[in-house]
Amino acid sequence: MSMSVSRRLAAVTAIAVAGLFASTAPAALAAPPAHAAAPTPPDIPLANVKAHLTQLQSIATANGGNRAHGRAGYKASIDYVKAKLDAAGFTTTLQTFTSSGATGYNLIADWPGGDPNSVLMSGSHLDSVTAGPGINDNGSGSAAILETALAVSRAGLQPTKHLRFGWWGAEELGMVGSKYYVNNLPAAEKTKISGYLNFDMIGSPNPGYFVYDDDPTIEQTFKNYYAGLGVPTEIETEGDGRSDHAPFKSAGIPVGGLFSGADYTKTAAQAQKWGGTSGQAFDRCYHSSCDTSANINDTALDRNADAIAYAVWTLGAATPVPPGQSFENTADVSIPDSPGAAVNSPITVSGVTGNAPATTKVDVNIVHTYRGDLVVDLVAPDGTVYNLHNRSGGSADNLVQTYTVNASSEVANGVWKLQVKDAAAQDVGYINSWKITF
Ligand code: DTR
Ligand code: ZN
Ligand code: ZN
Ligand code: CA
Repeated sequence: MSMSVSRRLAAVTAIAVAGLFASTAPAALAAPPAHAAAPTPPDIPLANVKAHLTQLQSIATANGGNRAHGRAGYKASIDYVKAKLDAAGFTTTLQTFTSSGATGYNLIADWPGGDPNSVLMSGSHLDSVTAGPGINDNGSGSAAILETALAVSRAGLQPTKHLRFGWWGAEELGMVGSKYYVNNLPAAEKTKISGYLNFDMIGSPNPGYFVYDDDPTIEQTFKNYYAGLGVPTEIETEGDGRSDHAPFKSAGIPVGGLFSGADYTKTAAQAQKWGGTSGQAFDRCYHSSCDTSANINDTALDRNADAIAYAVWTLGAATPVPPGQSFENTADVSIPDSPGAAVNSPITVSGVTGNAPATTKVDVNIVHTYRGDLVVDLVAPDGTVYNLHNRSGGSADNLVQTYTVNASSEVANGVWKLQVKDAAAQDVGYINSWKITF
Protein backbone atom coordinates (compact mmCIF):
# COMPACT_ATOMS: atom_id res chain seq x y z
CA MET A 1 0.00 0.00 0.00
CA SER A 2 1.33 3.55 0.52
CA MET A 3 5.05 3.18 1.09
CA SER A 4 8.17 5.04 -0.04
CA VAL A 5 9.85 3.74 -3.19
CA SER A 6 13.14 3.15 -1.32
CA ARG A 7 11.36 0.91 1.23
CA ARG A 8 9.67 -1.14 -1.52
CA LEU A 9 12.97 -1.55 -3.36
CA ALA A 10 14.64 -2.55 -0.12
CA ALA A 11 11.91 -5.12 0.42
CA VAL A 12 12.40 -6.53 -3.09
CA THR A 13 16.17 -6.64 -2.59
CA ALA A 14 15.75 -8.50 0.69
CA ILE A 15 13.56 -11.03 -1.06
CA ALA A 16 16.09 -11.59 -3.85
CA VAL A 17 18.97 -12.10 -1.39
CA ALA A 18 16.90 -14.29 0.87
CA GLY A 19 15.92 -16.41 -2.15
CA LEU A 20 19.56 -17.30 -2.75
CA PHE A 21 20.00 -19.03 0.61
CA ALA A 22 16.68 -20.71 1.35
CA SER A 23 16.47 -24.49 1.16
CA THR A 24 14.65 -25.58 -1.96
CA ALA A 25 12.78 -28.73 -0.93
CA PRO A 26 10.17 -29.32 1.78
CA ALA A 27 11.85 -30.50 4.97
CA ALA A 28 11.39 -34.15 5.88
CA LEU A 29 9.29 -35.31 8.84
CA ALA A 30 10.33 -33.47 11.99
CA ALA A 31 10.25 -36.09 14.75
CA PRO A 32 9.11 -35.00 18.22
CA PRO A 33 11.94 -34.51 20.72
CA ALA A 34 13.24 -37.87 21.88
CA HIS A 35 12.99 -37.10 25.58
CA ALA A 36 10.28 -34.57 26.16
CA ALA A 37 10.68 -33.17 29.63
CA ALA A 38 8.06 -34.27 32.13
CA PRO A 39 5.60 -31.53 33.06
CA THR A 40 6.47 -29.56 36.17
CA PRO A 41 4.54 -30.65 39.26
CA PRO A 42 2.04 -27.94 40.21
CA ASP A 43 1.90 -25.88 43.35
CA ILE A 44 -1.12 -27.13 45.32
CA PRO A 45 -3.01 -24.01 46.46
CA LEU A 46 -3.09 -23.98 50.27
CA ALA A 47 -6.37 -22.07 50.13
CA ASN A 48 -7.98 -24.95 48.25
CA VAL A 49 -6.76 -27.52 50.76
CA LYS A 50 -8.02 -25.38 53.65
CA ALA A 51 -11.37 -24.94 51.93
CA HIS A 52 -11.76 -28.73 52.05
CA LEU A 53 -10.84 -28.65 55.75
CA THR A 54 -13.48 -25.98 56.33
CA GLN A 55 -16.04 -28.26 54.73
CA LEU A 56 -14.94 -31.21 56.87
CA GLN A 57 -15.15 -29.00 59.98
CA SER A 58 -18.67 -27.93 59.02
CA ILE A 59 -19.63 -31.54 58.46
CA ALA A 60 -18.38 -32.50 61.93
CA THR A 61 -20.11 -29.52 63.52
CA ALA A 62 -23.39 -30.49 61.86
CA ASN A 63 -23.07 -34.12 62.88
CA GLY A 64 -22.40 -34.34 66.60
CA GLY A 65 -18.89 -32.89 66.48
CA ASN A 66 -17.09 -35.75 64.78
CA ARG A 67 -16.58 -37.67 61.53
CA ALA A 68 -16.06 -41.07 63.11
CA HIS A 69 -16.68 -44.50 61.60
CA GLY A 70 -20.35 -45.45 61.74
CA ARG A 71 -21.46 -41.86 62.39
CA ALA A 72 -23.29 -39.52 60.01
CA GLY A 73 -20.28 -37.22 59.88
CA TYR A 74 -18.13 -39.87 58.24
CA LYS A 75 -20.61 -40.70 55.48
CA ALA A 76 -21.09 -36.97 54.85
CA SER A 77 -17.32 -36.62 54.54
CA ILE A 78 -17.17 -39.44 52.00
CA ASP A 79 -20.04 -37.91 50.02
CA TYR A 80 -18.23 -34.54 49.93
CA VAL A 81 -14.99 -36.01 48.61
CA LYS A 82 -16.76 -38.28 46.12
CA ALA A 83 -18.78 -35.41 44.65
CA LYS A 84 -15.62 -33.39 44.03
CA LEU A 85 -13.92 -36.30 42.28
CA ASP A 86 -16.94 -37.26 40.17
CA ALA A 87 -17.15 -33.67 38.97
CA ALA A 88 -13.45 -33.74 38.06
CA GLY A 89 -13.69 -36.81 35.83
CA PHE A 90 -12.44 -39.53 38.16
CA THR A 91 -13.91 -43.02 38.16
CA THR A 92 -15.00 -43.46 41.76
CA THR A 93 -15.93 -46.62 43.64
CA LEU A 94 -17.53 -46.78 47.09
CA GLN A 95 -16.47 -49.93 48.89
CA THR A 96 -18.51 -50.91 51.98
CA PHE A 97 -17.51 -53.07 54.91
CA THR A 98 -18.78 -53.72 58.40
CA SER A 99 -16.87 -52.94 61.58
CA SER A 100 -18.12 -52.83 65.15
CA GLY A 101 -21.63 -53.38 63.87
CA ALA A 102 -21.59 -50.32 61.63
CA THR A 103 -21.18 -49.90 57.88
CA GLY A 104 -17.82 -48.49 56.86
CA TYR A 105 -16.89 -46.90 53.55
CA ASN A 106 -13.71 -46.74 51.48
CA LEU A 107 -13.66 -44.37 48.51
CA ILE A 108 -11.42 -45.33 45.58
CA ALA A 109 -10.85 -42.89 42.71
CA ASP A 110 -9.10 -43.84 39.48
CA TRP A 111 -7.81 -41.28 37.01
CA PRO A 112 -8.58 -42.70 33.55
CA GLY A 113 -5.52 -43.63 31.50
CA GLY A 114 -1.97 -44.65 32.22
CA ASP A 115 -0.58 -48.17 32.30
CA PRO A 116 -3.18 -50.36 34.05
CA ASN A 117 -0.37 -52.70 35.03
CA SER A 118 1.53 -50.00 36.89
CA VAL A 119 -0.60 -48.22 39.47
CA LEU A 120 0.61 -45.41 41.71
CA MET A 121 -1.76 -45.07 44.67
CA SER A 122 -2.06 -42.31 47.24
CA GLY A 123 -4.22 -42.74 50.33
CA SER A 124 -5.42 -41.14 53.57
CA HIS A 125 -7.92 -42.15 56.19
CA LEU A 126 -10.93 -39.89 56.27
CA ASP A 127 -12.40 -40.95 59.59
CA SER A 128 -11.86 -39.09 62.87
CA VAL A 129 -12.06 -40.35 66.42
CA THR A 130 -15.40 -39.87 68.16
CA ALA A 131 -13.87 -37.22 70.44
CA GLY A 132 -13.55 -34.55 67.77
CA PRO A 133 -13.68 -33.40 64.13
CA GLY A 134 -10.26 -34.86 63.23
CA ILE A 135 -9.09 -31.94 61.10
CA ASN A 136 -5.40 -32.69 61.40
CA ASP A 137 -6.01 -36.39 62.01
CA ASN A 138 -6.80 -36.88 59.27
CA GLY A 139 -8.59 -34.17 57.42
CA SER A 140 -5.15 -32.84 56.53
CA GLY A 141 -4.06 -35.90 54.56
CA SER A 142 -7.50 -36.43 53.04
CA ALA A 143 -7.79 -32.81 51.88
CA ALA A 144 -4.25 -32.73 50.50
CA ILE A 145 -4.65 -35.82 48.33
CA LEU A 146 -8.10 -34.62 47.24
CA GLU A 147 -6.62 -31.35 46.03
CA THR A 148 -3.75 -33.21 44.36
CA ALA A 149 -6.28 -35.37 42.53
CA LEU A 150 -8.13 -32.23 41.44
CA ALA A 151 -4.82 -30.78 40.24
CA VAL A 152 -4.29 -33.92 38.13
CA SER A 153 -7.68 -33.24 36.57
CA ARG A 154 -7.02 -29.53 36.04
CA ALA A 155 -3.76 -30.41 34.30
CA GLY A 156 -5.39 -33.07 32.17
CA LEU A 157 -2.38 -35.10 33.22
CA GLN A 158 -1.48 -38.13 31.12
CA PRO A 159 1.02 -39.93 33.35
CA THR A 160 2.76 -43.10 32.29
CA LYS A 161 1.42 -44.89 35.36
CA HIS A 162 -2.23 -45.26 36.27
CA LEU A 163 -3.10 -42.95 39.18
CA ARG A 164 -5.38 -44.12 41.95
CA PHE A 165 -6.42 -42.37 45.17
CA GLY A 166 -8.03 -43.86 48.28
CA TRP A 167 -9.86 -42.50 51.32
CA TRP A 168 -10.07 -45.07 54.09
CA GLY A 169 -12.76 -45.72 56.69
CA ALA A 170 -12.28 -46.90 60.27
CA GLU A 171 -8.53 -46.32 60.45
CA GLU A 172 -8.96 -45.26 64.05
CA LEU A 173 -10.43 -48.69 64.84
CA GLY A 174 -7.24 -50.35 63.63
CA MET A 175 -6.82 -49.59 59.91
CA VAL A 176 -9.97 -51.57 59.24
CA GLY A 177 -10.85 -49.95 55.92
CA SER A 178 -7.42 -50.16 54.35
CA LYS A 179 -7.01 -53.74 55.54
CA TYR A 180 -10.36 -54.59 53.99
CA TYR A 181 -9.31 -53.04 50.67
CA VAL A 182 -5.96 -54.83 50.52
CA ASN A 183 -7.36 -58.15 51.69
CA ASN A 184 -10.06 -58.04 49.04
CA LEU A 185 -7.72 -57.01 46.24
CA PRO A 186 -7.00 -60.01 43.96
CA ALA A 187 -3.34 -60.99 43.98
CA ALA A 188 -2.98 -59.96 40.34
CA GLU A 189 -4.24 -56.49 41.26
CA LYS A 190 -1.89 -56.20 44.22
CA THR A 191 1.15 -56.82 42.00
CA LYS A 192 0.07 -53.97 39.72
CA ILE A 193 0.45 -51.39 42.50
CA SER A 194 3.95 -50.02 42.02
CA GLY A 195 3.72 -47.88 45.14
CA TYR A 196 1.35 -46.76 47.88
CA LEU A 197 1.84 -43.30 49.37
CA ASN A 198 0.25 -42.68 52.79
CA PHE A 199 -0.60 -39.31 54.31
CA ASP A 200 -1.92 -39.38 57.87
CA MET A 201 -1.46 -36.14 59.88
CA ILE A 202 0.48 -33.71 57.68
CA GLY A 203 -0.57 -30.36 59.16
CA SER A 204 0.33 -30.70 62.83
CA PRO A 205 0.34 -27.37 64.71
CA ASN A 206 3.85 -27.89 66.11
CA PRO A 207 5.10 -29.68 63.03
CA GLY A 208 7.93 -32.01 62.30
CA TYR A 209 8.87 -33.12 58.80
CA PHE A 210 9.03 -36.90 58.83
CA VAL A 211 9.48 -39.15 55.80
CA TYR A 212 8.58 -42.84 55.93
CA ASP A 213 11.70 -44.96 55.51
CA ASP A 214 10.12 -47.95 53.84
CA ASP A 215 10.65 -48.00 50.06
CA PRO A 216 13.94 -46.24 49.28
CA THR A 217 12.80 -44.78 45.95
CA ILE A 218 9.68 -43.26 47.45
CA GLU A 219 11.65 -42.06 50.47
CA GLN A 220 14.25 -40.39 48.26
CA THR A 221 11.57 -38.73 46.17
CA PHE A 222 10.18 -36.98 49.23
CA LYS A 223 13.66 -36.19 50.53
CA ASN A 224 14.53 -34.61 47.17
CA TYR A 225 11.49 -32.40 47.41
CA TYR A 226 12.35 -31.16 50.87
CA ALA A 227 16.01 -30.76 49.95
CA GLY A 228 14.81 -28.44 47.20
CA LEU A 229 13.02 -26.39 49.85
CA GLY A 230 16.04 -26.46 52.14
CA VAL A 231 13.89 -28.07 54.83
CA PRO A 232 15.57 -30.88 56.79
CA THR A 233 13.60 -34.09 57.28
CA GLU A 234 13.77 -36.99 59.67
CA ILE A 235 12.81 -40.60 59.26
CA GLU A 236 9.38 -41.45 60.65
CA THR A 237 10.18 -43.77 63.56
CA GLU A 238 6.89 -44.15 65.39
CA GLY A 239 6.44 -47.57 63.95
CA ASP A 240 5.27 -49.03 60.70
CA GLY A 241 2.04 -50.35 62.05
CA ARG A 242 0.47 -47.05 62.93
CA SER A 243 -1.35 -46.13 59.76
CA ASP A 244 -2.88 -47.32 56.50
CA HIS A 245 0.38 -48.06 54.72
CA ALA A 246 0.78 -51.09 57.02
CA PRO A 247 -1.56 -53.48 55.16
CA PHE A 248 -0.03 -52.46 51.82
CA LYS A 249 3.46 -53.09 53.18
CA SER A 250 2.37 -56.46 54.56
CA ALA A 251 1.16 -57.35 51.06
CA GLY A 252 4.62 -56.63 49.67
CA ILE A 253 3.69 -53.33 48.03
CA PRO A 254 6.33 -50.56 48.17
CA VAL A 255 5.12 -47.86 50.55
CA GLY A 256 6.11 -44.40 51.65
CA GLY A 257 4.59 -41.25 52.99
CA LEU A 258 4.83 -38.11 55.08
CA PHE A 259 3.99 -37.30 58.70
CA SER A 260 4.08 -34.08 60.73
CA GLY A 261 3.84 -35.73 64.16
CA ALA A 262 1.20 -36.65 66.71
CA ASP A 263 1.41 -37.02 70.49
CA TYR A 264 5.18 -37.40 70.73
CA THR A 265 7.11 -34.39 72.06
CA LYS A 266 9.26 -32.14 69.86
CA THR A 267 12.85 -32.09 71.11
CA ALA A 268 15.01 -29.01 71.47
CA ALA A 269 17.11 -30.15 68.51
CA GLN A 270 13.99 -30.54 66.39
CA ALA A 271 12.72 -27.13 67.43
CA GLN A 272 16.11 -25.73 66.47
CA LYS A 273 15.82 -26.96 62.90
CA TRP A 274 12.07 -26.78 62.35
CA GLY A 275 10.96 -24.00 64.63
CA GLY A 276 7.98 -24.48 66.89
CA THR A 277 8.00 -25.38 70.57
CA SER A 278 10.34 -27.90 72.11
CA GLY A 279 9.00 -29.97 74.97
CA GLN A 280 5.52 -29.77 73.44
CA ALA A 281 3.70 -32.44 71.42
CA PHE A 282 3.70 -32.09 67.65
CA ASP A 283 -0.10 -32.12 67.96
CA ARG A 284 -1.47 -31.35 71.44
CA CYS A 285 -4.99 -31.98 70.18
CA TYR A 286 -4.26 -35.48 68.93
CA HIS A 287 -7.49 -37.51 69.24
CA SER A 288 -9.11 -34.65 71.11
CA SER A 289 -12.08 -32.36 70.64
CA CYS A 290 -9.69 -29.49 69.87
CA ASP A 291 -8.50 -31.13 66.64
CA THR A 292 -10.43 -28.46 64.76
CA SER A 293 -9.72 -26.14 61.82
CA ALA A 294 -7.58 -24.11 64.23
CA ASN A 295 -5.37 -27.12 64.83
CA ILE A 296 -3.40 -26.77 61.60
CA ASN A 297 0.01 -25.30 60.78
CA ASP A 298 -0.45 -23.75 57.34
CA THR A 299 3.23 -23.96 56.38
CA ALA A 300 3.43 -27.66 57.11
CA LEU A 301 0.15 -28.35 55.31
CA ASP A 302 1.25 -26.30 52.30
CA ARG A 303 4.68 -27.90 52.05
CA ASN A 304 3.33 -31.42 52.48
CA ALA A 305 0.55 -30.93 49.94
CA ASP A 306 3.12 -29.68 47.41
CA ALA A 307 5.35 -32.65 48.26
CA ILE A 308 2.45 -34.99 47.49
CA ALA A 309 1.98 -33.41 44.08
CA TYR A 310 5.72 -33.59 43.45
CA ALA A 311 5.72 -37.30 44.27
CA VAL A 312 2.63 -38.11 42.20
CA TRP A 313 3.98 -36.25 39.16
CA THR A 314 7.48 -37.69 39.58
CA LEU A 315 6.67 -41.29 40.53
CA GLY A 316 3.73 -41.28 38.14
CA ALA A 317 6.32 -40.57 35.44
CA ALA A 318 4.01 -37.96 34.04
CA THR A 319 5.18 -37.22 30.55
CA PRO A 320 3.65 -34.66 28.22
CA VAL A 321 1.49 -35.76 25.38
CA PRO A 322 4.08 -36.16 22.62
CA PRO A 323 3.59 -33.54 19.93
CA GLY A 324 2.14 -34.82 16.71
CA GLN A 325 4.06 -35.44 13.55
CA SER A 326 5.04 -32.27 11.81
CA PHE A 327 6.12 -31.40 8.28
CA GLU A 328 7.75 -28.17 7.14
CA ASN A 329 8.61 -26.32 3.92
CA THR A 330 11.26 -23.64 4.30
CA ALA A 331 11.55 -22.73 0.62
CA ASP A 332 10.97 -19.02 -0.05
CA VAL A 333 8.13 -18.36 -2.44
CA SER A 334 7.76 -14.81 -3.80
CA ILE A 335 4.25 -13.33 -3.62
CA PRO A 336 3.53 -11.19 -6.70
CA ASP A 337 1.95 -7.85 -5.98
CA SER A 338 -1.74 -7.37 -6.75
CA PRO A 339 -3.30 -8.10 -9.22
CA GLY A 340 -0.99 -11.12 -9.52
CA ALA A 341 -2.19 -14.68 -9.07
CA ALA A 342 -2.09 -16.54 -5.78
CA VAL A 343 1.02 -18.63 -5.13
CA ASN A 344 1.43 -21.70 -2.99
CA SER A 345 4.01 -23.62 -1.02
CA PRO A 346 3.41 -27.41 -1.03
CA ILE A 347 4.13 -29.99 1.67
CA THR A 348 3.82 -33.69 0.94
CA VAL A 349 2.60 -35.51 4.03
CA SER A 350 3.16 -39.24 4.40
CA GLY A 351 3.31 -41.82 7.17
CA VAL A 352 0.50 -40.29 9.20
CA THR A 353 -2.31 -42.69 10.10
CA GLY A 354 -5.89 -41.70 9.42
CA ASN A 355 -7.34 -38.23 9.32
CA ALA A 356 -5.88 -34.97 10.45
CA PRO A 357 -6.96 -34.00 13.98
CA ALA A 358 -9.46 -31.33 14.93
CA THR A 359 -6.50 -29.45 16.33
CA THR A 360 -4.25 -29.49 13.27
CA LYS A 361 -1.61 -26.82 13.83
CA VAL A 362 -0.39 -24.55 11.00
CA ASP A 363 2.64 -22.33 11.64
CA VAL A 364 2.88 -19.55 9.05
CA ASN A 365 5.92 -17.32 8.47
CA ILE A 366 5.40 -14.73 5.72
CA VAL A 367 7.68 -11.72 5.19
CA HIS A 368 5.68 -8.81 3.84
CA THR A 369 5.57 -5.04 4.37
CA TYR A 370 1.76 -4.83 4.62
CA ARG A 371 0.04 -7.87 6.11
CA GLY A 372 -3.39 -6.30 5.46
CA ASP A 373 -2.83 -7.07 1.75
CA LEU A 374 -2.76 -10.82 2.30
CA VAL A 375 -5.29 -13.60 1.96
CA VAL A 376 -3.77 -16.82 3.34
CA ASP A 377 -5.42 -20.26 3.00
CA LEU A 378 -4.59 -23.83 3.94
CA VAL A 379 -5.54 -26.13 1.05
CA ALA A 380 -6.08 -29.80 1.93
CA PRO A 381 -5.01 -32.62 -0.43
CA ASP A 382 -8.60 -32.90 -1.67
CA GLY A 383 -8.72 -29.18 -2.49
CA THR A 384 -10.75 -28.07 0.52
CA VAL A 385 -9.79 -24.51 1.43
CA TYR A 386 -9.42 -23.40 5.06
CA ASN A 387 -8.97 -19.62 5.34
CA LEU A 388 -6.32 -18.67 7.88
CA HIS A 389 -5.93 -14.91 7.31
CA ASN A 390 -8.13 -12.51 5.37
CA ARG A 391 -6.42 -9.11 5.03
CA SER A 392 -6.51 -8.12 8.69
CA GLY A 393 -3.57 -6.36 10.35
CA GLY A 394 -3.33 -3.24 8.17
CA SER A 395 0.11 -1.90 7.40
CA ALA A 396 1.90 -4.03 9.96
CA ASP A 397 4.85 -5.99 8.65
CA ASN A 398 5.01 -9.78 8.27
CA LEU A 399 2.61 -12.53 9.24
CA VAL A 400 4.15 -14.93 11.76
CA GLN A 401 1.25 -16.79 13.32
CA THR A 402 0.10 -20.23 14.48
CA TYR A 403 -3.38 -21.35 13.47
CA THR A 404 -5.42 -24.32 14.72
CA VAL A 405 -7.61 -25.85 12.05
CA ASN A 406 -10.29 -28.49 12.44
CA ALA A 407 -9.18 -30.63 9.53
CA SER A 408 -10.63 -33.82 11.02
CA SER A 409 -12.56 -34.53 7.81
CA GLU A 410 -9.33 -34.58 5.79
CA VAL A 411 -7.12 -37.60 5.21
CA ALA A 412 -3.72 -36.55 6.58
CA ASN A 413 -1.50 -38.05 3.88
CA GLY A 414 -1.21 -36.13 0.60
CA VAL A 415 -0.07 -32.74 -0.66
CA TRP A 416 -1.13 -29.82 1.53
CA LYS A 417 -0.57 -26.26 0.30
CA LEU A 418 -0.24 -22.86 1.87
CA GLN A 419 -1.87 -20.56 -0.65
CA VAL A 420 -1.22 -16.81 -0.49
CA LYS A 421 -2.63 -13.96 -2.58
CA ASP A 422 -1.63 -10.30 -2.36
CA ALA A 423 -4.94 -8.50 -2.83
CA ALA A 424 -3.82 -4.89 -2.77
CA ALA A 425 -1.36 -2.96 -4.92
CA GLN A 426 2.11 -1.95 -3.60
CA ASP A 427 3.97 -3.69 -0.79
CA VAL A 428 5.27 -7.16 -1.59
CA GLY A 429 6.68 -10.11 0.23
CA TYR A 430 7.35 -13.84 0.25
CA ILE A 431 6.48 -17.05 2.05
CA ASN A 432 9.47 -17.66 4.31
CA SER A 433 8.34 -21.04 5.68
CA TRP A 434 5.34 -22.92 7.02
CA LYS A 435 4.75 -26.06 9.04
CA ILE A 436 1.79 -28.38 9.58
CA THR A 437 1.53 -30.51 12.76
CA PHE A 438 -1.01 -33.33 13.25
N1 DTR B 1 -2.03 -43.69 64.33
C1 DTR B 1 -2.31 -42.51 63.53
C2 DTR B 1 -1.39 -41.36 63.90
C3 DTR B 1 0.04 -41.74 63.84
C4 DTR B 1 0.83 -41.98 64.90
N2 DTR B 1 2.10 -42.30 64.43
C5 DTR B 1 2.11 -42.31 63.11
C6 DTR B 1 3.11 -42.61 62.19
C7 DTR B 1 2.82 -42.54 60.85
C8 DTR B 1 1.52 -42.19 60.45
C9 DTR B 1 0.49 -41.90 61.37
C10 DTR B 1 0.81 -41.96 62.71
C11 DTR B 1 -3.72 -42.07 63.76
O1 DTR B 1 -4.09 -41.83 64.88
O2 DTR B 1 -4.44 -41.89 62.75
ZN1 ZN C 1 -5.79 -40.91 64.73
ZN1 ZN D 1 -4.66 -40.62 61.47
CA1 CA E 1 0.58 -5.21 -2.03
